[in-house]
Formats: sequence, structure tokens, C-alpha cells
Amino acid sequence: MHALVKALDDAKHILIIAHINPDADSMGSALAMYTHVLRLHKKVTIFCKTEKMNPALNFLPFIEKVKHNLPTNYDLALSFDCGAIKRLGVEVEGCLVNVDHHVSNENYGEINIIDTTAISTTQVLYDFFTDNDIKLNAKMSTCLFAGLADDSQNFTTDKTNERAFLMAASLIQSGADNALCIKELFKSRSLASIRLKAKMLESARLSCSAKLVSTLVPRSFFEETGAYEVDCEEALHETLELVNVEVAFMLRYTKENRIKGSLRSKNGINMNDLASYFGGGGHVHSAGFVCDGVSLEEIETQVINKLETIL
Ligand SMILES: [Mn+2]
Repeated sequence: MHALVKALDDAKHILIIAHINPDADSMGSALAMYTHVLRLHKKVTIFCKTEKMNPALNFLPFIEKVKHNLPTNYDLALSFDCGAIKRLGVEVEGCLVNVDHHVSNENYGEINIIDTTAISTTQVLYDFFTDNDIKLNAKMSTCLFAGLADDSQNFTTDKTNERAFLMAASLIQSGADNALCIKELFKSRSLASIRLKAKMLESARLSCSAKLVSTLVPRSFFEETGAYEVDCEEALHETLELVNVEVAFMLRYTKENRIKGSLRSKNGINMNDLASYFGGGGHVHSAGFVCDGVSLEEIETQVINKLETIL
């Protein structure tokens, strides 16, 4: 933690990186740090490889400052919520500070600030700010709250504990617009996303004595509805709520024509281990991977075979 204070002190131009296809946790922590560095009157660039970011994040303060091209002359880089270095989407030169909470984190930074007990990367950063007596303003508080709310799925996951609620209360005290975060992240949806969800729920299948639910999302689902890829998440979470179901997984194609798997579980069933078998990682209850395969069905069979031995 003190290494980061010194690194920020010494740097002249700070590069802040959110992961590809950023969520509210990665972008929220990146923007909170961006706001802090602005107050230090230092040169700062905030970067994300993905140009077409989820429009649900548009409410985050300073989101319009995000650049999609790397600057050349930075002397310190900070990554937020990136468990693997490939999640940065770019190669970074010089000192890299890796701030994260994934159990699968590869410790790829020169400085690694990893707290796997934290519910969100914004919680890791919140601890850094409070431990170093760095005062939070309203903008920073909203950014930190957004990541907390998003990664806890609106304060409903098993990891949502006293520490999460104390952080929420403290952020609201320092000016976080909690109502805005919840409205934008959980209470605003497009008709396209509802239509996608209907298709996904209709195609969901149970296996392993109804302990496992799988949903395959062919490209046609997106073409027919006009929904974004991120709109898949909600149906995945809802299928996990089925009685008896302990694992929910979803498979879809990426833009690069690879297969993306998303795994969610209850009762401590380890999705990070399963995802790492397919070259990915994440958290115990939530993990993902990207792999190559002939079809979604082929990967589905492989995942079910693996899970049959676990469930
Ligand atoms: Mn996160």
C-alpha cells in the first residue's frame, strides 16, 4: 500500500487501465483513482482497450475522459480488476501496479495490491484511500459505490458482509449517489435486453439431476434482438436462482469467433478451478474463460462432463 503512495508521488504521467469489456468495478475503481490523481495535479490518462463500452456505465463521473489509444510517455501504470495481464488488452512498459481481488490473479505487477477477501476491486481501493487518510469526494465515492454494488449484485451475493455494508454507508456519507448507481446498474434496461433474456431462459437446459443449468447463446440471439453481449448476464444470474441448481453456465461466441464461457455457482462450488481448466479464472462463485471449439455444444459437453464429477 505504501509502495503505491510513493509510486504516485514519484510519477509524472500516470496511466490508469480498466480491463477489456469493462464492468462497473473495473471502470469505477479506475475512475476513482483518476479523480484522485487529478487532485494531485499530475498528468493522468485513463485507458480502456474496448471502444464500444457498456452504455450502462455512462453515468460514472469522468467516463468521457476514457481514451482508447495508449499514450507514449507515461512513467507509471495502474491496472484495476484485471486478474490476468491479458485482460489489459495492451502491453504496458515500465512500472505496473496491479490492484485487484480475483483469486486467480497472476501477480503480474511490479507492485501487486491483491485482496481476495474484498468483494470488489473498489473495496481494495477504498481501503487504500482510507488507510492513507486520502479524503474521498462525491465523484470518487460514486465510482467506488458503483463497483461495490455491481460486484455484489446489488448487495445479494454470499460475499456481501458487514464490511461491504460499512463501506456502502461510509461512501454515502462522503457523497456517493447510491440511488443513481442502483438505477443505472440494475433498474434501467432496454427492450432488446428483455427479449434476449426471454430467448435465453427459453433455451436453458437442466442436467446433473437438475443441479446444473446451461444456456447456449448463438449469434442469432443478438442479431434478432439487437441486445449487447453484457445483456446476457441477467439471465445467467436468474437461472442460478432455480431451486436445486448449484451451477449455472453460459456459452457464447466472442467477436473474435472464440467461445466465451461464464460460470456461476452456489454453496462454495469452485468455479475458478473449473474455469482454469479451460484457460480462464476468476472467483469461487463466479469465473469465466475464453477457448476455441468447433461449436458451443461441444464445449457444453466438456463442461458438463467436468461438472458431473464435482456435483
Ligand atoms: Mn471485480
